[in-house]
Amino acid sequence: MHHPVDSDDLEVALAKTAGYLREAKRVAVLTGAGVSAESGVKTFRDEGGLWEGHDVEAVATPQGFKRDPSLVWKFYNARRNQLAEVKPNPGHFALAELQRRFGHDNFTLITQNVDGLHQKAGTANVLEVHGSLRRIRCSNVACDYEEDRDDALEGLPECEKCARYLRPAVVWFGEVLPEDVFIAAKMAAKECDAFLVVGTSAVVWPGAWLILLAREFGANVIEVNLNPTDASSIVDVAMQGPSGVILPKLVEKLNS
Ligand code: BJW
Repeated sequence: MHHPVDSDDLEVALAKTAGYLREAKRVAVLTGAGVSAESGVKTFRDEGGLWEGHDVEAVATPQGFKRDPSLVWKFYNARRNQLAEVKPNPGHFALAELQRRFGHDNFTLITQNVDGLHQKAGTANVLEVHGSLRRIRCSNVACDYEEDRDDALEGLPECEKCARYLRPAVVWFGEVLPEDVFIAAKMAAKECDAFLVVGTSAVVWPGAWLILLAREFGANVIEVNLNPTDASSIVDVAMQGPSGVILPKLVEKLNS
């Protein structure tokens, strides 16, 4: 059963979380689109989110790209163009602050986001399990061409090595996650003492599976989300509210 969190409950949850973090040597965090919502970046599955008005199959699968690459580029260019305007919010900054507190070796941030806002907020070694909007790569699996590009792209960009279409270096449905990055994410989930899950609906696999993995390997799991999610029933603490408010409060609590 979930009840809307009143401020007393939030105080209790923050104190419990601060306790877990004080006991922890290693911390890992999994973030989703919700952490960037207060920066003005749309989430996927919330009301008014990116999937509303878009056929997921058409814009976020390799088959969709094959069928209509222009449509896919239109969808991604609009989001790439927005990146120049968006800034990290207090939630991103609070996580960067936590990394400074625990040290780079003991704090791993795993993100499903492709917006680069954690890095902009100063978090190092971010594991981008779904790739990045700032990178493009060749759509030909046999070609290894890839480059960082954050300028506006016109028309259908072609690979200079093999002349096939270039595509956003993000992970679509049915595609495997970048292997090295996901191995590092799994290791962080297994080795941490506290696992924070922030702003994700926890419905997309294998990202959501990391929550189960962390739990299985003994971490205390803490969720921060506006709403209850698929993961809420299995976490040790669920805090409901905007991450841009809750995460700074958590850092404040730890410092007090
Ligand atoms: C706030 C807030 C605030 C708002 N503060 N909170 C059946 C069962 C299980 C798995 C599958 C299945 N059928 C298919 C699959 C596999 C599939 C999958 O998981 N599908 C499910 C949807 C059912 N997964 C895959 O295909 C993955 N690959 C794979 O499995 O490979 C192995 C394989 C290969 C081949 C064959 C078979 C297996 C790849 C998944 C790639 C996902 N890619 C996307 C697009 C990335 C590029 C882009 O950005 O366009 O990644 S989809 C989209 O969802 C994006 C996100 O990273 C991802 C997760 O979404 P997220 O971040 O959780 O956002 P939302 O919108 O869902 O939630 C926002 C949350 O924030 C909400 O909870 C709000 O309440 C909250 N919130 N404001 C705090 N201010």
